[in-house]
Amino acid sequence: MKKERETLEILIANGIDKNYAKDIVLRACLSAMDDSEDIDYMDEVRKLMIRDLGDSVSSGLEILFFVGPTGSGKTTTVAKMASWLSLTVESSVGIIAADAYRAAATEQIEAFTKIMDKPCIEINDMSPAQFISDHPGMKQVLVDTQAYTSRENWSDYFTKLYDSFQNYKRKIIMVLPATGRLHNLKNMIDYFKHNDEVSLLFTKLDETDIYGEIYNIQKYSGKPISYVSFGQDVLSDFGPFKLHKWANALKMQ
Ligand SMILES: Nc1nc2c(ncn2[C@@H]2O[C@H](COP(=O)(O)OP(=O)(O)O)[C@@H](O)[C@H]2O)c(=O)[nH]1
Ligand SMILES: [Mg+2]
Repeated sequence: MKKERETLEILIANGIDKNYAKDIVLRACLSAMDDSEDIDYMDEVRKLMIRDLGDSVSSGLEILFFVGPTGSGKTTTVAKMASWLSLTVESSVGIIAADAYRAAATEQIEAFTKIMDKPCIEINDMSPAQFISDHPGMKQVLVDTQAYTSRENWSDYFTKLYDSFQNYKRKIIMVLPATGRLHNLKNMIDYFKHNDEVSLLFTKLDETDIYGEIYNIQKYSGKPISYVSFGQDVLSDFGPFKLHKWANALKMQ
């Protein structure tokens, strides 16, 4: 205990936030326990810190947060995106299930990640930094989040989640049903107004043939449209937004 306390004090004296310092010391203790040989404790702490920063600086790792209203298709889209990224850009992808509110969401993701053989954690089980250092080489980590219901209900939850990845490049993908109405989505779109890393992803294009609301939502939010989803099949029915296809689908007469 003495050693841990001293290390904690050294880290804090170096200006490291108390909570980060505790996390580092905890992880150093765990790896010391794993190692049968007598390891240099301070050396282990240093290695962990280099690994944390090295990952965030050089790997180009992106953390993608999938946010949206209830039932918009967040969980399904995380699975689709993971499969699409693996197949098209041969990217190594990890998944974090952060929708602890709906138990089934985690099971849904876990079932998929088993088939796809992707690393996956539930956010409460492990720190994000630990997950990332345990799976070197990941290019994207996709985070399935709890549904946005109202600013009051959601803000604390999301801020905490978002901040726990502050060492990494973060992007937010707003998952919105093409069948949804701008009027009902305004509250949520306003919440992200000042974040420049937001893009829009429309789901359920197969459930409507009226695509004008996509225009309204884009104009109101000012955010780019990144991807679309057009069916329930996880291995297909997903891809980048194609402007011409959308324009051709509009009924002009
Ligand atoms: N038709 C259609 N259904 C979809 C699409 N994306 C998701 N869904 C369905 O919408 C429902 C809610 O999806 P889910 O991913 O659980 O939504 P979440 O609550 O936002 O995580 C499920 O029945 C999905 O199969 C899509 O592009 N087209
Ligand atoms: Mg879900």
